[in-house]
Amino acid sequence: MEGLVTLLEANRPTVQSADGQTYLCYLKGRIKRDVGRIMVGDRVQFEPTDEGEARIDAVLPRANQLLRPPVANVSGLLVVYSLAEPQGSLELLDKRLVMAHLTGLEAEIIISKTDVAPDPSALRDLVERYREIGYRVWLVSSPQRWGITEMLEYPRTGIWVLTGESGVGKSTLLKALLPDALASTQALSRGGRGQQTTRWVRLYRMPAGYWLADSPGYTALETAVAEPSRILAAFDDLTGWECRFSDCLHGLEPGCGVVEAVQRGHVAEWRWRHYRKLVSEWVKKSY
Ligand SMILES: Nc1nc2c(ncn2[C@@H]2O[C@H](COP(=O)(O)OP(=O)(O)OP(=O)(O)O)[C@@H](O)[C@H]2O)c(=O)[nH]1
Ligand SMILES: [Mg+2]
Ligand SMILES: [Zn+2]
Repeated sequence: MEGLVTLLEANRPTVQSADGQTYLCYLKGRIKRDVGRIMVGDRVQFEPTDEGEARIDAVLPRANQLLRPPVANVSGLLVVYSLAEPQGSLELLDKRLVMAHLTGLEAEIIISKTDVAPDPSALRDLVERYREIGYRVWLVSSPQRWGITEMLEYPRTGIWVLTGESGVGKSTLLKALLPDALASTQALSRGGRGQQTTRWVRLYRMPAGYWLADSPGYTALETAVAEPSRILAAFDDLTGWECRFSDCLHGLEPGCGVVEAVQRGHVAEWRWRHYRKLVSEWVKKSY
């Protein structure tokens, strides 16, 4: 039979078959040595052995794989950013968007906790900036259920991953979207300050037919140590400006059209700063 790995808890894969049955799986033979290489999102061939248990015989080839969070065969990222409690990092938001681009994935932005956003004009500015670049931006509040119906009705296919820093509200959003799901209790553990912090990536089947992954809040991202031209290509808002030098890296070169666009407010200063930082990380690694 064929199935999808929906959870990998302490190295034990849970596989769901097309008819919705779930099996706690073990690995045998040659594949057993590959246990560290199975990921949530993998399609596998398996054989039921006992009540609710099965043996995985083969992992099918992957279309792609993300390492943070670890998920295979991903269609897109839903990057969750929170303006308050705690305020998120725009640098990490941009890094995640770059990571999506480098992996060849779609990316959308979810601004969470809009019920406690302290500054409506900062919120508006942020939303406008990213929409201008071309990102779809969702505004949600899970306790107020703002934006929930819109998200539920939006059509998607494949595997989408909720990603973002710890505490931005990924699991709470998932519960608001899927109140009947197991409430992800098995995937939660007690964290600091009495909060529940997610430990395992887990896939949930959405009413619209796609899969949505909840994931732990990674902050260390081994993302974008890529060539400057590849990083630049991930910043749509920084491309298309005219510079004096054709190989301009939009730093301190004279006659840089990007720097001018930043000074005139056409490009958000933080976007340019984050681009520069990613380029300098690449420069550091490559010498
Ligand atoms: N006011 C408000 N609080 C929220 C909202 N969403 C989540 N919270 C609260 O924020 C805290 C963290 O939420 P979680 O859903 O656990 O955050 P997470 O992103 O899953 O965190 P990790 O699993 O650690 O990565 C909880 O106390 C939630 O009740 C929201 O939309 N509005
Ligand atoms: Mg969580
Ligand atoms: Zn330039």
